[in-house]
Amino acid sequence: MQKILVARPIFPDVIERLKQYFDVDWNQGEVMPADELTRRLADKDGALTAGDPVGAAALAAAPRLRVVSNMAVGYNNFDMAAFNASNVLGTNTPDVLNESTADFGWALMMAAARRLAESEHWLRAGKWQKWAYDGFLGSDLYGSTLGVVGMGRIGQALARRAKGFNMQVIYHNRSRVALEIEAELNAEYVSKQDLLRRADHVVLVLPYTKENHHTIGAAELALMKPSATLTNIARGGIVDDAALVEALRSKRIAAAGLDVFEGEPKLNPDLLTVPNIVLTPHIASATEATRRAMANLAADNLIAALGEGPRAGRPPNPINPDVIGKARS
Ligand code: 8YV
Repeated sequence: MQKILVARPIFPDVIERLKQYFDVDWNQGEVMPADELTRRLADKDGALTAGDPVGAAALAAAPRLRVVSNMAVGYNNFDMAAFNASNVLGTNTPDVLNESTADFGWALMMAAARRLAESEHWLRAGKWQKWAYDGFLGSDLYGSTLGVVGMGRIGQALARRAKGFNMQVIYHNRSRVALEIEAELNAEYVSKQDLLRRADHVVLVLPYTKENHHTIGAAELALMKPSATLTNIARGGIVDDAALVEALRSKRIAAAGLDVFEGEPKLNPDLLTVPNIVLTPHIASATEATRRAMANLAADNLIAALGEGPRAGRPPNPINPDVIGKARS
């Protein structure tokens, strides 16, 4: 039997599925430090990760390893140059999380715009004595301009929901999306600068790459309207969190919603001192149905990539399909 490592606690029934095909080493404890991950990968043929960094050193120490299946659509935890150089396949879990993640983007954006978290903390603290005409004034979503940075599958799902709010949709992306999609979403392609100047609500849905590091920093925040909100459901590091704290403190922008953070699960402690922000612990895809679908898709990818099951040799979501069938190097 081939050997696999499941690097994180996941649904036990998915582990049972994997056990039908593999000898499974399952980490049910804390997140493994890099050296432990490397050590436990050393004798494995495949692995299932969820955001765990896998780079050249781990691959070199695991000569039998042929596939690493990430239970996430984002795979910035994989050093893909090292995967390609070693002929190791990486897989991810796109699509199954689009709608849950788009829903959550709206939840955060609405919470930021209408000061949901801030007012709830105030109420819980026993501070509510009387109605006030100017209590927790926020900004409208209905009829406003939505700016989507990153018009991939999740960005499109998010933009599609804007119709019911009668919003104007503007977007920025590496490249323009197909005209039919623009027409369906009634979305206008604009430069990043124009988007930041014009949008009432900016949502970030782009993948993390070196080039996207601090896509939103002090200079970009300075372009935004003072009444605008910023929501990040993409990756930590896309926003310069220190610059965002400064912009929120000085009311350079009105509010923010963050589900992802630089260096998470540790946060820039200053974020916790700013009232006009909603903070959630990377849960945009976290519905029961979606997390189950992601875990099962990650298992499907692993089973197929290791030549087992009904799709043997044809994993549904290869990131670097060119390495399929090539010998490990
Ligand atoms: C994952 C995510 O739950 O899919 C992604 O890229 O950010 C989340 O849905 C998280 O990355 C853990 O793997």
